[in-house]
Amino acid sequence: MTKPHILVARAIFPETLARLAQQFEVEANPDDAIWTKAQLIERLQGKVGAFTTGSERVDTEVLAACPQLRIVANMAVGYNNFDVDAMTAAGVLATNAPDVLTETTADFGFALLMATARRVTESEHFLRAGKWTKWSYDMFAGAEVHGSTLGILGMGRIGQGIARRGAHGFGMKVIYHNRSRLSPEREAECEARYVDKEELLRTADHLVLVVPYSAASHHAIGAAELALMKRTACLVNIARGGIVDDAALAVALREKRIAAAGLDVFEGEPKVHPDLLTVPNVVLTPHIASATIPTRMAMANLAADNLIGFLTQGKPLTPLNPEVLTR
Ligand code: 8YV
Repeated sequence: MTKPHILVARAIFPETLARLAQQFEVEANPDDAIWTKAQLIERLQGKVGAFTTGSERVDTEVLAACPQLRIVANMAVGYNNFDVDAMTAAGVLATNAPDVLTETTADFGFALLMATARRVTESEHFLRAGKWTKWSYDMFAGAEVHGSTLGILGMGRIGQGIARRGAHGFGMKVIYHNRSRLSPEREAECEARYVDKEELLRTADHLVLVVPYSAASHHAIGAAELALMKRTACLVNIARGGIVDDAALAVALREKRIAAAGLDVFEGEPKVHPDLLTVPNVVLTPHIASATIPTRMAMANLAADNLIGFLTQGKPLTPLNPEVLTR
């Protein structure tokens, strides 16, 4: 019996590739080349499944050109690279990789908040540049984190992880805004209070963005929102590029309309808005919030398990459009 053919669109762990190769004929991408849409379509020919990361867009054009495709498994919890409605219409199952990265990503959200508020990278650059000649009482004085008010925009699993860290670990007052309010039990567990977006912006000493990207969240933080924030506030984005208007943020940082920002994601990444590269009060990291080996391994294995579960038994673990299964 011939094995189903699948495409693994980016380089991944050899162990995960080996697991997939037990079940499927696998075309991999060992050089980790970033394919154009045309190249992706070409390589998808004859494949019933695809393993993707956030960098491959699956839209109507790809779906129309690959009618044999049955499943695309994303090695990411976010899936804004998928047009899920088009996938559903085409009868293609979409899966993501939730839960396995929640705590690791929340850890990083906190790392970025701490680095931003306490000016860790800015002061390190100063030291490396040989500029540290003496101690002074206000050198790199930053913002207080413990006991301050932590605002969270987007209160899914990662947002709740950040809330728990803030409330339980740092004695922070936690406020949040989300499309839907958490249950009273969940709010109690996170010690978080629901507020409207304006109150969130005006009240937070530190604002962490954990909201999924969609047309509705595009530029959710732009010049008008930044103007509502405290001048002493720090903004952290570990969600997706495009949620913050990066050009407006660079202006706000340069003009000290907010104190600082920590960014792990960027509009049009891996390109970074040039103005963000020249302002000192921003901590910049290359989309690494989920990057620990055990977590990345768990994400890769969950994507692989979705392919194996669906293509061998019709049972994916984390489907985004389960209606496809009942057709
Ligand atoms: C991924 C992420 O590493 O899971 C997500 O949504 O943003 C990251 O954890 C990245 O998207 C590559 O797949």
